[in-house]
Amino acid sequence: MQDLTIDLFGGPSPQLADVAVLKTTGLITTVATIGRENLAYLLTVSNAGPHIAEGAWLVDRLPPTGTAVFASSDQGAYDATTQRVKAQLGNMGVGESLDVHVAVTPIGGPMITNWAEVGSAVIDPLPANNTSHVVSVAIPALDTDRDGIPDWWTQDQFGRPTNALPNDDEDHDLITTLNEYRMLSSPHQANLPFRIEEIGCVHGGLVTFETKVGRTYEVQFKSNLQATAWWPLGVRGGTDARVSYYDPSEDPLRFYRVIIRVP
Ligand SMILES: [Ca+2]
Ligand SMILES: [Ca+2]
Ligand SMILES: [Ca+2]
Repeated sequence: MQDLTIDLFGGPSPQLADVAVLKTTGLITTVATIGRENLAYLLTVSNAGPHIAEGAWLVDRLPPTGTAVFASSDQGAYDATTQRVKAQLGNMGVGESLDVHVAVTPIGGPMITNWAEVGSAVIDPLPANNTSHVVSVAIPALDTDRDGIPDWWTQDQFGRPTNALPNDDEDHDLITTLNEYRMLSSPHQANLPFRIEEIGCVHGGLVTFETKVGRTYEVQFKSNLQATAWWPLGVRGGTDARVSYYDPSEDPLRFYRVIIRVP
């Protein structure tokens, strides 16, 4: 009788990580007036293990072009062409979670569906919790007297919903009340008109300006001041903070302008 020897070969067991994203479980959770507020989303990304989630990533998908929104995020970057925020979150330990904030400037409406998806470089044993979505409502602003200035701004500034006197210039700063509304500046206190605060030029251009929630800002350029056409560089959503837009071109001569878009 001979001994029978069987060799068993096997690799290491696969690395598993159950990553998940939670936006909300409800349906309609966020409502914003177009031109007045941003929609604010909190995306909580977590890893329930049992192993490290290597190369974790997050994609936040906004409605297709046409519903027209603009997003900004504290993680990763927004690509206006694909209407997505993409973020590389690195390696997430077991039990680790992190929050990503996404602000969306609604331009159209009324329903804005925002999908988030997470994943990592390792196998996910529970893919069902890798997506989460919220349906928000963007309400068009009422303009009862149709003077181009919505009721909410007239109410805020004058204590009545209508009759803002668009061509008036109460504070004598040469900015009409209609343009004060477009810039979201005070009609009662003299303001400097909206302007580019600073242009930097190290390995490209850096265009800096103040922004307001509810407005989007289109940065344009041309290389020859005599040329009639301005070319788009990109769009920024307003955040009530100063933003800088980077132009990677090293053209020796560039002229910039910023157009405020009022939804
Ligand atoms: Ca999962
Ligand atoms: Ca009005
Ligand atoms: Ca004025």
